[in-house]
Amino acid sequence: MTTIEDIAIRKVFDSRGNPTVEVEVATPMGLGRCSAPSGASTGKHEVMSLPAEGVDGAIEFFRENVVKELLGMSGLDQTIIDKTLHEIDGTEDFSRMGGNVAYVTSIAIARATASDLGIPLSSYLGGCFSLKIPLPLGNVIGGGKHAYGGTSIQEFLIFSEADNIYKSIEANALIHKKVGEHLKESVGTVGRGDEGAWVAPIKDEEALAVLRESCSEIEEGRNVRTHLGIDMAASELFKDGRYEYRNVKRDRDEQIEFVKSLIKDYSLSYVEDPLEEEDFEGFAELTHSLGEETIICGDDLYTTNAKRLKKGVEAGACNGIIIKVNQVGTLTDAFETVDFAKRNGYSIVVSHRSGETPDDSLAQIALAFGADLIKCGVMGGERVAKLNELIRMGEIFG
Ligand code: 2PG
Ligand code: MG
Repeated sequence: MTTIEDIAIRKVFDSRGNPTVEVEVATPMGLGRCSAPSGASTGKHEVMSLPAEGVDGAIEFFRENVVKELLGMSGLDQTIIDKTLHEIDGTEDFSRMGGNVAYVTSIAIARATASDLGIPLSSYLGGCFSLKIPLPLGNVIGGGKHAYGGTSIQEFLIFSEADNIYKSIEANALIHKKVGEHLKESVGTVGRGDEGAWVAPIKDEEALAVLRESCSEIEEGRNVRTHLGIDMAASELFKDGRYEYRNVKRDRDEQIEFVKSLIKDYSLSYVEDPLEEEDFEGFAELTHSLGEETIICGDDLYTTNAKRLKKGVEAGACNGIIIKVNQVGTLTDAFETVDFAKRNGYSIVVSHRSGETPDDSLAQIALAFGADLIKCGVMGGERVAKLNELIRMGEIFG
């Protein structure tokens, strides 16, 4: 039962038009498929998404080394499957197989097994964790490495609490539209970045002001509570010991003060990567002073890696963590990190990458991990695929 009978890999495209890998798995009564996303502002401690030979090299390695090992295994043995992927690769950072190949294989096998058992992936992986529908967190204005000509801060985000998941998603979409209208009036020409967020030549504070105004307009007359957030992706701003914005450079202390002032002036509920990826103490200072009201979330700081998280917990660095399974490679690795984060009171934020595919596994994984938030954008087919899957799951568990 649930034996892996067939496993295939192919080259497909992501939302940037770049080639990526997709794996398809068949069990006697099940079929599972998963395609890989890719980051632009990647953390230094992520596994290698692909081997040096790129997508073609990854596919060759998979066909020669991985397929024969997995055929005949039970799909139910997820931890053994993930351990086998590590053993076949034989490196610390998946640099022979490619972390994205490990990721799609791990998830495609879980999907095939869940489909064989006739249950949603989230229930198969998460049991009773999966009964909570996470709130969608999406970026409305963007810049940094995700867009040319935009803000210095990478992402201006929102999440909305409403009666149900459909209404939360709808509020985010209405805010996105409203911000677009305001920007067109004030700036004239606006574009869209990698994740569908608006791109305009405005200052970071102006972005927060227009976002706050639009949120109040959408809240009016509706039973919705909106929250503002940012992903500073600060490692991308950090050069020669200083944080370089479009018109200003800030040293570490100035950066900490700047983050504190943004949190206070705009009542930010969520701040991701406010400092560069090695500054655990700086994160701790922010969490200590503002962590009561605000989620201080580590993305590049942790790269979904349990060892990095342990270091962060010891330092008191954060109260939230981004979970991107392809930063560590397999479901088992990510689960270990989620488990440790939960035991230490962290908010769990399961996240997309800036380059995505229409694969909707992310929604299932967010449920399986009992995430508080799912970060997956507001607009664009590859983002909406995940949001629509959440709506379907809301009908079952909401
Ligand atoms: C981030 C992500 C997703 P990337 O920094 O949080 O928004 O970007 O996938 O480029 O790392
Ligand atoms: Mg981030």
